[in-house]
Amino acid sequence: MSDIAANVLKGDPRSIARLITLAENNDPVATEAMKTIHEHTGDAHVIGITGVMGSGKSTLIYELTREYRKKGLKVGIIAIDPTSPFSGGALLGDRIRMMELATDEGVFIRSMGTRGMLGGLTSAVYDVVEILDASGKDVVIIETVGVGQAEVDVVKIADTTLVILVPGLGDSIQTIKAGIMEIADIYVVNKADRSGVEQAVAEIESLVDIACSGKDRKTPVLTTVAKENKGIIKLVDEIDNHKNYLKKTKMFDVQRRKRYEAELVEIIRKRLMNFIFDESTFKGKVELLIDQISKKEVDPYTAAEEILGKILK
Ligand SMILES: Nc1nc2c(ncn2[C@@H]2O[C@H](COP(=O)(O)OP(=O)(O)OP(=O)(O)O)[C@@H](O)[C@H]2O)c(=O)[nH]1
Ligand SMILES: [Mg+2]
Repeated sequence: MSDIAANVLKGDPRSIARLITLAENNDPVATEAMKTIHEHTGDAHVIGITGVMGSGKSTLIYELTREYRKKGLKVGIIAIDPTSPFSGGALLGDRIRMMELATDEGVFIRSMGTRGMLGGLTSAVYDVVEILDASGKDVVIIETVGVGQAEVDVVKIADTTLVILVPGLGDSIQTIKAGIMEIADIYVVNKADRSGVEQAVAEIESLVDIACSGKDRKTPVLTTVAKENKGIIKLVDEIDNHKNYLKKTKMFDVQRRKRYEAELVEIIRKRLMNFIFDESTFKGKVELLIDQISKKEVDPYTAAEEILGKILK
């Protein structure tokens, strides 16, 4: 076993950070380490947190993490394309709180960009989940902003998905109508210190009633004031309840299979794309075919078949 893999398994933060960077850069050293650590994964509860910008996701993650730490659990946090407070743009107070987590040995925080992704999450996110899991984190929390494909993909990775909403007529309904309804395992109406909470909860609950009618589990709708650490213990309980529900109904393994399927597809997609578009042998051929398509000498389907034919041979 490579040193880096062995040190990741021991939970060494510097090795974890280094392996993540290598994985993001598609370094062959990372690939080898990923192969060895896989058998040591599967124990972490992966929690996806999505919701509109500024709804308080990071603040909630901070409070959840503190709660998990009180229980002695180790926590990994992945912030995907964050605007705050893991990166710039955040208010000073928020950043200071996150810094406090960063100095805790039982917490590992990593920010990742979505740039350069062909829609959806990069395979590096799957790697980071595996790495944090293998490093002994009991809980891995992934934060995504609720716009685009990333949070739909996060559902494929997460065992439990939280959708964060805030009071304010229309907001919640819009988010739900945008397709987030199906992905929530738990709804959280954060900023419950603001007016309009009861209405927001009632709106979401009536939608949940319709969506969950006839199902054996009704998606809970919780309220929190993350900034004041209110409602967090109840939220931790509901997250646990969901995990127990998944285990009891064997949905846990189904969900995990979905993650591995998405991961496998992503690795193959990436390898294939690299092979076709980066390998020097194919590069010239691809360029030539694009020229020919432009000149109507060949159509795109025939061109694609020609490239694929070369690979499948
Ligand atoms: N009033 C109120 N403000 C809150 C609450 N929770 C968080 N905030 C504030 O809302 C702002 C945004 O909080 P974040 O935790 O950065 O929200 P986020 O969803 O992570 O934001 P992005 O990552 O930029 O999408 C910060 O100024 C928080 O202090 C709350 O319960 N009530
Ligand atoms: Mg945030």
